Amino acid sequence: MHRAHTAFSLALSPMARKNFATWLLKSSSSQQMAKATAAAAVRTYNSAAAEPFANGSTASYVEEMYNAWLRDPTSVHTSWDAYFRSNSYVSPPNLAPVQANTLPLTAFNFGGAVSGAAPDSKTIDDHLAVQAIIRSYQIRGHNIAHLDPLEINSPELPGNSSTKTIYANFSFGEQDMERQFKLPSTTFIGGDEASLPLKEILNRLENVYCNKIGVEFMFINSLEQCNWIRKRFETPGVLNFSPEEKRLILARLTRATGFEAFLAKKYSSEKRFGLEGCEIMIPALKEIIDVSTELGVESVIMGMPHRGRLNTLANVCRKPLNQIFTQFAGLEAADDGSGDVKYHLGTYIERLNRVTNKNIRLAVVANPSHLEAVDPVVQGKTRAEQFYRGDQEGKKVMSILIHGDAAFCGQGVVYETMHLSDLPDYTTHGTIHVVANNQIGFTTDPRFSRSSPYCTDVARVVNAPIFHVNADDPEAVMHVCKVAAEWRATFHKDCVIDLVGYRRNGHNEIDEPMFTQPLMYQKIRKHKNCLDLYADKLIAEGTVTGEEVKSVAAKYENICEEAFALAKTETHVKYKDWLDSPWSGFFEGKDPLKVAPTGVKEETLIHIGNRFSSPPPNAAEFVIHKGLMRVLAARKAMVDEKVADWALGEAMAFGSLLKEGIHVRLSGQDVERGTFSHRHHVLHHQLVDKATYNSLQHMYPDQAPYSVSNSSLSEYAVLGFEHGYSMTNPNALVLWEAQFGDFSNTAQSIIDQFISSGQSKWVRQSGLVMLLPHGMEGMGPEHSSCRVERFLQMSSDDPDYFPPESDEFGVRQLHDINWIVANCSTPANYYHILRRQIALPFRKPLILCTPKSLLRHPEAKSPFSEMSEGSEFQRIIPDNGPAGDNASNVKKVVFCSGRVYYDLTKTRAEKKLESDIAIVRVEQISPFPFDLVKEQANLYKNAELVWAQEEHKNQGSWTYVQPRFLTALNHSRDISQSDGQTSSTNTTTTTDHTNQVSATGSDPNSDPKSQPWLSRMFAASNSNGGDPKDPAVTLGGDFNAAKHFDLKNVRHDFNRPAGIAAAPGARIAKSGRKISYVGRACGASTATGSKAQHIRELNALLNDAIST
Ligand SMILES: Cc1ncc(C[n+]2csc(CCOP(=O)(O)OP(=O)(O)O)c2C)c(N)n1
Ligand SMILES: [Mg+2]
Repeated sequence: MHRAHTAFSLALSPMARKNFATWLLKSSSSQQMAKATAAAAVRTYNSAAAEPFANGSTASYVEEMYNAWLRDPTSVHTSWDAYFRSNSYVSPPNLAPVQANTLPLTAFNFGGAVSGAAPDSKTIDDHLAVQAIIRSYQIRGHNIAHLDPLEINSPELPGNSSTKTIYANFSFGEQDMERQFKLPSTTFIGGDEASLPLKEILNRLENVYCNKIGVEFMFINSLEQCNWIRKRFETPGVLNFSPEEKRLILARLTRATGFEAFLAKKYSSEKRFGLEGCEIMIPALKEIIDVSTELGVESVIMGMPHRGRLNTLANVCRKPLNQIFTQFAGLEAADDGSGDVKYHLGTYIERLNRVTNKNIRLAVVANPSHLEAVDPVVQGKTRAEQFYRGDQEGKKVMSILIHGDAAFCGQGVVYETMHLSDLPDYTTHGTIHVVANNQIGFTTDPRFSRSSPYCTDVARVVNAPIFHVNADDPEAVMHVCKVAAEWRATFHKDCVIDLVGYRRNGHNEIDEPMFTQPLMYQKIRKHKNCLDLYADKLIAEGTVTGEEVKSVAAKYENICEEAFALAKTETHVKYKDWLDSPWSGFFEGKDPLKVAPTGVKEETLIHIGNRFSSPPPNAAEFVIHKGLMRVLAARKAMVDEKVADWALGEAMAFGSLLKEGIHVRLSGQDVERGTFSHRHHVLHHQLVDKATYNSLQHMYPDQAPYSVSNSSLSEYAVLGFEHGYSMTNPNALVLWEAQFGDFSNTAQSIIDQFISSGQSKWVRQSGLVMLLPHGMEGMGPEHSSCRVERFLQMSSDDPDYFPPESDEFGVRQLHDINWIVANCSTPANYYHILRRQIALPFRKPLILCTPKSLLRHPEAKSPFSEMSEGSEFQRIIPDNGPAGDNASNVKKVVFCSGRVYYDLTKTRAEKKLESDIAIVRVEQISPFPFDLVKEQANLYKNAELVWAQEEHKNQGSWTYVQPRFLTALNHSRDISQSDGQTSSTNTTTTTDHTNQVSATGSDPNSDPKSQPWLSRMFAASNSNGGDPKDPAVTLGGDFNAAKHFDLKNVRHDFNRPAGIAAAPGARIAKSGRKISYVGRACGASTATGSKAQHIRELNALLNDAIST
């Protein structure tokens, strides 16, 4: 049986009640009575015992004392003795006033008993029963409320077929209905009245809890919050609206409905994911914004899916209608942006709120198709805005998240995001969640898409009240929205509005819903829309006339027509109109190719180093762990020697940025100490809880704030959050660290949908840094690698294109790429690449493989000279030893990246091959340093070129670097490109090909590059034209089956067993030079088996690489 059902039965079982009451009276032992009352409370109120029973047991406790005193005055404390002797037993001293659910026995003299006399059993029984009824309504009323406009679905539990089930089992008859009952302090239905006839009690409860609003809140374990909610819903008259208010609702509903109707009329065959069936969401959002603005909010950040998005942009954000309509025309973009679909684009608008007459900023964050993925991004952006405004309590900036019913309960990121809601460094001080609950997800009914009664149950985990409301009752919806906004302003906690409506059309306007939901849609076809229902109601009650209703609708249609005409004159869409986070002033006046220096004065490094290695100023009182004292001492020794290890290099980067006024925020699991216990940014007093010291917050008196926060154990939500945070202000270094690099794969949607492609889709830049511990060190079977190959695969630099060489080569590449992927081998380079994030005149995400064993490697240290003025990030670190000095005699150049460099140099030294083998580190893997690789290759003219990596051959950087090496060696590649798309950041193409061709008006056959890749590919082979060696033709798609499927390309060692170094996978370049592979064979996972096997494989690699 359902758990809730069990509780319900227990609560209402007449026998249980009767026996309890009778026994209660008979019991002579007050102790027994207290116990029984407590037990009954637990049973009756179950987990929803929102009010601590201590309140109710107060009276019992006094009774108990009193009875004990009667039996033996010495058995109680002298204060009780004195008290009872004084004969003033009215209310007990030093105890809280009697509150929830339990009245002192002396209060049961109601209903006939003579005042002062002992109450009879029936009086007690009946009052307890009435209290239980009230509570039942409060707890379970929502189960039987009329929430579904279609009256099909209901979360009603089995066996509870009508409202009577809440009280029918109690032994009240018709004759009791006029009896007066005293109302407990836990209800507000009485208004100013302390008691009411039973009939009236039931009527009022019925109206409050079982009508068009279902309030779910009794699981909240705060009496104050429960009472706050009870008051907002129970107080008589709360649902009375003035005629002006009603007209406003009607006008807003008219616009919401009119907008959908207009789009349906003008673009009948276009998808728009209309809101029909839940149009009330628009007036609802406006009400939330009005009330919140009135209460002090100045900026609202919204995240929402497809449903009703255009309507929200039009009628909530007041985005100019012509800009929205232009999106339907399929026009070319006048600026950057890859033409994401209209119901995904973001917006940012500042406008006057006409109701409150206050200025307000509204942002709708651009979102991908991935439902709910935007939730944490919105929260991060909101948090950042609060941070920069100094809005510590979230009074000025708030977020609203809108959800679909199926996605809200189905997507785990909702839960992960909810769990950020109360964490000190992640809270946004209350989010209002609005569920556009159309009781369906695409073609799937709720009974097949969730196991919980409501789609909103996920919110219960954070004690958020949930307001279910029938979307066909506009006034009920407005009331709920008002309460939600006030709740947030009062308690700064999340709450949920569940707008229960329906979906008038299919999932989109082209879908046929009758295929899958025939009965539901038969009902929908007959169901009047909300606007008509409400207009009828207001006309019937005389608030408006039919003429007025028509004229408001006609007026809005005119507005739409005018905007439609204006949209027709547009020739291009502008993506800058759809930015959700404009960085005004950031790009202006900047040379887009000028990078500020990243080296700093040595004295700055020394100052930061000294601070970072010192205990707190009040060291005498602040007890630090002995091990940490050693860490600090070792740091100090490094500073004195002017060298830095990894942690110190990082601190130098952070500290110097903080000095320059750049806010730094580092977030992730256990980042404060560092997973590998190397960072130790937060020192903990060993004797005092919560006493901590963070030296990076005390580097300079006027420095920018530094925040380092251990996060919840989530990657998806936390990475999304930090991405949102990074969007807000370009002058901040925001870093997210994975505990191990591969854990980032549980945040894959954020990586794919936002970080990799955010700029090309939404013209949105982000300088977010992802720190991904990486290194095949035999630490865990399949999670040694951060899967760098995946990030590289999504890098957008073209393997076949060697950009023009110039002094700005490096920065130009960075400008053009979607993100940077690097694997640094020295603390200095780590320091520089972090600082470069801010020194760049634009922002790009940085994916950084970070080391594990190098954190303590004696050689992985950098002198201050490599970080001070004049030094900079090295995309490639050349060989600075004997090989580099005598390049023409070098037999082999081993290119590598990351920590394997140290293994290679060690082996080279052991084999005494320092003069024969050069080892060159590729620190920035993407964008690929074509120019420097070429330079190195030319330097070692006679040498064999090898790429050595510790990852498996199908992993790591090999597949990325190999073709680029060939391009670097040749300036082109002798390999045809069959997909015809140059490398791209995301899987979208700029615009749909048909549109592209017709929009430019060109002949699709005249320009091979404008043709879809498939036709281009075949056109090239069909045409028989051109020399296949001609690069232009090759680029156009010289598909040669023999070249691709010739068996001579298949390696003989195709199935080479793991553990034996793989055969070189070289393709020979035109120049005759090639790059060979040295390393592990292909593998299905990053597993390297046992530690012993790992070492065997590594040694094989080193032997292969370091041999001549
Ligand atoms: C993560 C994710 N999975 C699947 C989809 C495909 N999809 C698009 S809409 C939809 C149904 C959504 O239902 P609901 O959340 O109730 O929103 P509604 O469309 O009903 O407003 C699905 C499954 C998606 N967009 N995102
Ligand atoms: Mg739905």
